[in-house]
Amino acid sequence: MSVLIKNATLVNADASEQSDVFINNGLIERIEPDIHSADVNLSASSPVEVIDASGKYIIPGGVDVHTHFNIDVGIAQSCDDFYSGTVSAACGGTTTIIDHMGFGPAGCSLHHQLERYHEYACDSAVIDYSFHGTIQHIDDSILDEMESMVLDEGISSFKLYLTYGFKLDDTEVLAALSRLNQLNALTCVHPENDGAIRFLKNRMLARGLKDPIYHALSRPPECEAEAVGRMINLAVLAGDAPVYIVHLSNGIGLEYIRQAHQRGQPVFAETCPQYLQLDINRYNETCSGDFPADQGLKYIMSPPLRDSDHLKQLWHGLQDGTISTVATDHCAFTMEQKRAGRDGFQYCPNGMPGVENRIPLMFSEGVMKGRLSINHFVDLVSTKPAQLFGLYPRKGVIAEGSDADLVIIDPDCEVTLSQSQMHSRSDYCPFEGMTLQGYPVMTLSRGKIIVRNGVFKGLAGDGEFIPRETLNRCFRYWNRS
Ligand code: DUC
Ligand code: ZN
Ligand code: ZN
Repeated sequence: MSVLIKNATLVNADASEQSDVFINNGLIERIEPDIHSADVNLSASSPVEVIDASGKYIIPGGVDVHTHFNIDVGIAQSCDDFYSGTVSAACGGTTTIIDHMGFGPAGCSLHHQLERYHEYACDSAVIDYSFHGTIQHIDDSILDEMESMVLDEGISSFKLYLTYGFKLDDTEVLAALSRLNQLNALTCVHPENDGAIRFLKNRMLARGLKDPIYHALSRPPECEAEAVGRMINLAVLAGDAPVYIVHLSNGIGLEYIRQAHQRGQPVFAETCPQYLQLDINRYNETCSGDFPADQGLKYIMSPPLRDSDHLKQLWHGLQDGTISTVATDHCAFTMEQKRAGRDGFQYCPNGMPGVENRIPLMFSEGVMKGRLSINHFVDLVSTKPAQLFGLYPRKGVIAEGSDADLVIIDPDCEVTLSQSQMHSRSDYCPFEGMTLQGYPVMTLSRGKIIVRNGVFKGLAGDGEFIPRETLNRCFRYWNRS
């Protein structure tokens, strides 16, 4: 498919320009003002579709570096697989995802989960994808295996957990950080203090406090912030190993990251739209009938939603560059699955949908409300994630030679979010009823139009696995200012 997009404003992280774009063989072939279709017809590999994008923005396709498709969390299996999850992503303007692989059987190798995930994604994904390695235990064979994951398999980032069943202790964390630093791979961390959560949770349950709000109160900001601070200090001990904090939800941890930056430490932070838009009061949402706390179950995830002061601090963290990326932690369940939490918040599978909402929410709440420049928005949702995770400049930028992963946003399009328009298999939208100004109206994946005015046109299996570069290559593009 060859496409000529005319009259749009092209937006990159560093600048915007008025130009035409010619796409051929899946790549961006020419960026110039005033390209005529007669000029490109000769070089085109197929008939050229001309699109007039006057009054609209073209951004590099969104890169969501935190999804969980097809995940089994022990008490439930998420309802989105690599098909419904990536269709949802595409419809919301995301053209590449990096999925955090779930835990495998105890003692399994890193390659075990990778093989499984290749099987899950290969015939299903409609957009390009990669995976983060998941470290669920540490021994010599895991430390050895990391090298081939990075060099042979193109997996240049790994996640470890400081809570949940497969949490690592400080000795194991140091071993992982040091080894991954040696390999120029990025260590991602789910930071929550396991012991503190256990103490608070047991105390609440012993008092019969089981409603969704107690999920949040058993994991207060200090539990997350302590683990963020610990991770920053351990990273120093591991020789200034680069570390990436996933789903940051609170202002105390943010301050620790800010201090680390002042010392010049390579610490990167991600937040998610839910932590910027939804506050802790959501857990007290009720519905009529016998189950007053029912609706609050929708928002049970870890870390939990915070009070409005933290939301403000996170926006500030985006504005001053302390937070580098916005991802989603998409981990979708149906209401029926979430209702397991009626018997107590501890039975509710953690997570919610969001991959389709990230770009529209950040554009409307960030750019249209004047909190972020449009270039900074592109940096947060596409460029920086691509740079940090070894996808740049193939992804994350509109440049000649880059993949033609592009999204056209119409700033005049007003949309009230509703589950009925979403493509996730979940039966609720956490942002239901929010009215957004501006919405993606077209998504191209390697030059193919896969979403047009909200209608999905792509094919299962068209998404490709993208092997990723290591950090020494990523750092060439990285600059925190
Ligand atoms: N928290 C996670 O860490 N992962 C999936 C969903 C969630 O709530
Ligand atoms: Zn997590
Ligand atoms: Zn997650």
